[in-house]
This record gives sequence, structure tokens and C-alpha cells, in this order.
Amino acid sequence: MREMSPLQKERLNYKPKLAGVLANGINNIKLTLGDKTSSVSNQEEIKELFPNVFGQPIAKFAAAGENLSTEQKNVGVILSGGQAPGGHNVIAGLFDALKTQNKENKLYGFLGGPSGIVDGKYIELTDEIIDSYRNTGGFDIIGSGRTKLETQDQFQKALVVCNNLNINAIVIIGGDDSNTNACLLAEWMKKNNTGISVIGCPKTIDGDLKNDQIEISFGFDTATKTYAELIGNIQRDANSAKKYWHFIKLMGRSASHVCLEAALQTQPNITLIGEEVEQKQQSLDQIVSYIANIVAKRAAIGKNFGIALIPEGLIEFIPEMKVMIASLNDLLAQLEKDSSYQNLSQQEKYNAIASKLDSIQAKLFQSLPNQIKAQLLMDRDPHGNVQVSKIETEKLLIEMVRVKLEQMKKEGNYDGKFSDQAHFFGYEGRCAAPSNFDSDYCYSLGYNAFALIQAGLTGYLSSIKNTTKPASEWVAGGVPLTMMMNLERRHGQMKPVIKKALVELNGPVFSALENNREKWAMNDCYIFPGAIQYFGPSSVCDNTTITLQLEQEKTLVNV
Ligand code: FBP
Repeated sequence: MREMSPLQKERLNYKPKLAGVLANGINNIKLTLGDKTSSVSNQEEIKELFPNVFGQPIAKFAAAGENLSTEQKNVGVILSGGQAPGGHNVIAGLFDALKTQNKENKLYGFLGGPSGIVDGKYIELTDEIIDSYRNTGGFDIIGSGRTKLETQDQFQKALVVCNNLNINAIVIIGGDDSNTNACLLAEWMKKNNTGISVIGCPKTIDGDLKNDQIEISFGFDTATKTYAELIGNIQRDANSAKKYWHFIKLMGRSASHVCLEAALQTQPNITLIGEEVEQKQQSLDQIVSYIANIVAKRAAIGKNFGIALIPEGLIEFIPEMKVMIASLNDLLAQLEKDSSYQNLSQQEKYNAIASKLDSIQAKLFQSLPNQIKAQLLMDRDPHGNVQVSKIETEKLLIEMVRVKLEQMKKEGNYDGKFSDQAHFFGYEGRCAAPSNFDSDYCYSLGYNAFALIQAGLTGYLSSIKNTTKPASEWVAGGVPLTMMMNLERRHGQMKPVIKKALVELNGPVFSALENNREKWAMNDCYIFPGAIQYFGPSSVCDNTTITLQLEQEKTLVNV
């Protein structure tokens, strides 16, 4: 037995709540189907790419009835992409549903992410293994990876592995890119009459895999609570010592949901939102001026300290940066196989890149500190995304604010002291022990994934709705993956992908920041959320995010 803290031991015994009718048991629910669906845009192209799974109806489970298949089934499960709290509970929910339906059913876990199914690396998940991971953070039960599943060769190999194990269904637990791959696999399996279905589960701490049917991706709740705890602690420190400006970058590769939620939970002095920067077409210099002005105004009332939150993906929202990064993406895709480029020194690479950019982009690129240039040129991830977690935007902003303040000082517009601390919160939150919300939600998502399999569906994302209500009122069902798709440019080519949900600037969540940020900039209205609580009054333990409450209820419960 592994050594464990008292909390770890207690959490293993927590019994997650099951969503609505799922609590009746896997053998006591029935499938209902709605109208046919389409895709968010590029309907013709998406239909042509996914002729076998396009347009399926939305699925919903209702109480009673016994119309789900009772055949023995083997299922394979994959954890894909970045870790998110609750992944182990998705697997536990899937396992419990599968074993309740038929004790002979087997669950295989593919190791190390999607590559596991291609390379035939797996373990059979047993009671003993599952019981030691219930309600725990992390993806270490089987590991995760970012291998892209998209080639005929990979699908063919996966089929051989599945046939050897008599696997009838594959569950892919992942974000937008991984579920795009789940849809490609579902299409291929159906087209080739393999009889193997593919179901996805919505994961990502970034919170950008959401739409009318998917209210929240799992992990967002726990990760944002963890970051909010840390930000609150830093706010206390800043307010005690009164000597540092803390610039805190928060994970969230594209959308700024994590930063916005953390801001609403903690009320810092400055919060940047990438989507707003893009809409207002703010330049890097304007962003720097905005921050420097708040620093100067606070200094004028004797406050040489403060907290600024910066979304990880900010850099890609700044218009001039976005255009330059898009050019860099295309250029790097061409240069990755060019050995003469690969053999250049770092400085020669910068010059070679600049010589291929247009003059405005080249000037911007050359104006950046070498460290940032190097970070912008790092390999893209297998899905073509810039690795924004490695770009030190918080340090870039600190340096530029410092220069701006020196200039303001010379002009007599600033008379303070700017001492900085840079932080990046990302990995700290991705494997935290799931909150009660994520424990319940994830368990339900996994249980529901098996219900979708039993209902004979493929190319669906497991969906649990009505999540701001008690779990007994949650609604279980499935959303066709093609319904969430559009075409986007990746690696220099148009590709079908699940559309990311960005922060809505006319929505209630952003308004809650917008209506308060002037006040929060000058008066210190800091909130100190403290650590996630797992045991105690429901008002402390079971609340979900402010984002979800505002989106669903338009008002906050217990906040
Ligand atoms: P997913 O979209 O796979 O959930 O991952 C998101 C994320 O956590 C981002 O917030 C972050 O930029 C990225 O993963 C970091 O990736 P890596 O784990 O490969 O460093």
C-alpha cells in the first residue's frame, strides 16, 4: 500500500454523486433522441469529411425502461493532452457502469495517451487499481500524451490492437484537439464497419471546450480554485509587505476563462483579458501603458504594490503579435525539414526568420528580447499550437512596464518605486485533488460515456447539463462531435477542429469584471478564497465556479 496523507485516505472513500437518472443505475435508463444536428459552420466541408457521423441527433437519457443493450462489452480508455483534475474519476465512473452492467466486461487503459492504442501498450484496469485512484488528481493511473491520432496507418494499427482485445468501444478523455481526433477515429471505425464506437469526454482546465450542450470542461473548477487560493495568498503577502508588484500569468492556452474566473474569485488590481485586447485592437505598447498608468496612480497614493493577472494566451491576442505568430507558424512549418536552417546558430536563425517576414513584422520580431524570440520559435505541439506556457509574457510585460515608468518619471508623471515578482501558475493546478464538483461531474461523465456506448452511439461527446443545480437534477446525454466543428488554419492548412469557446465580451461573466475593475485597481478589494474544502458545509464545499453560475443562473449562489 502506498503511503498517504490523512486527506488522501479520506478522499478515496468519498462517494461521488451521480447525475440525475444515471443514479437509477446503468440498467434502468433509456435513450431519447432529438432532432438532427449540423456543425457550427463550414457545414458542407464538415459533412464531406465526416459522412458517416455527421448530423446525428442530440441524445438524452430518461428514467426507467430497459432499452440499452445488455451484451458483454470490452472498452478501451485513453487520457489525452494536458492533465485536468478529475480524470481518474471519469475512468472510475466508466469502470463502475461497465462492471454494474456485466461483471464480465473489461476496461483496458491505453498507456501514455493516444500513442498507447497505436502501439498496443495497455493494462487491464481492475477493482484494486481503480479503488486506489478514486477522487485523486492527476492522470498517472495510465498516463497521458499529446500524440495526434489522424493517419490511416494509426487507425489501422489501433484496429488490430482493439480486435486482439475484443474491444467494442473506445473512450477518449480530452480537450478540443483530442476530441477532434476522436471524431476522425469514430468516422474511420464506422466507415470501415469495424463495430467499434468512439465516445469523447470534455476535459481541459482551460475551460474553452464548452457550448450550448457542454456547460463546462472538467478540471476548470478545481484548477481555478487552486489558482485563486494562491493568488489570494499572494495578495495577503503584497498587502502585508507593501513592496512588490506581482505579475501572475495563468494557464489557458487560447481563451482567458481561467484568468477571468480567478480574477472574479480574488479581485486583483489589474486583469488582462486576451479577447478584449483583440476586440479593442490594443497594441503591446497600449497594454503596457494601461498597466504603467495604474502602477503610477497607485504610487501617487503611496501604494507601490499590486497584483496583475495575465492570461497565458495574451500574446496571441495582441493584433500585431497574432499576425506575426501566424506568419511564424507557416514559416516554421516550412523550415522544420530545412537542414540548412536547422544548422544555424540561434542569432542566425533570428536573422533568417526576420528576413522572411514583412518589414513591419520583422521590426516587431527584432524588437523583442532574445529570450522571447527563442520562446516564439520553439516547436509547436503536435496539434500545431504555439507552446504559450513557455513564453514568459509576464516577464516581457514587467520589463516593458519598467521602461515605460522610467520614461514617465523623466516626464514627471511617476514618482514611485517599482519592484516586481513574476509568477506562472499552471502546472500547480492541473493535478490538484478534484473538488467535490469535479469529482461528481467527472464520475458522471464517465458513467454516462458507458451509457452512450450501451445505447450503440458513436462520434458523441459525453454531456452532463444543468450543473449549477444539485447532482440529482443534472441531465445526462450526448452531443454529436461534428456539431461542434468548424474549419481552422493549422500548420498552414485548413483543418476540421472543434471550435474553442472564447470569453464572451458581452456576456455576464466579463461584465462582472468590467463593472468592477476600476474600483479594484485603486481600492484593495482583495478576496482570499483559501484552499479547496472537501468536507464541511455545502456552501463551502460544493459551489462551482463563478463563471458557470453567472452563465447558467445569471446570479451567484453563496458568494
Ligand atoms: P489541454 O488543452 O490538452 O487540456 O491542455 C491545456 C494546457 O493545460 C494549457 O493550459 C497549457 O498551455 C498547455 O496545456 C501546456 O501543455 P503541456 O502540458 O504540454 O506543457
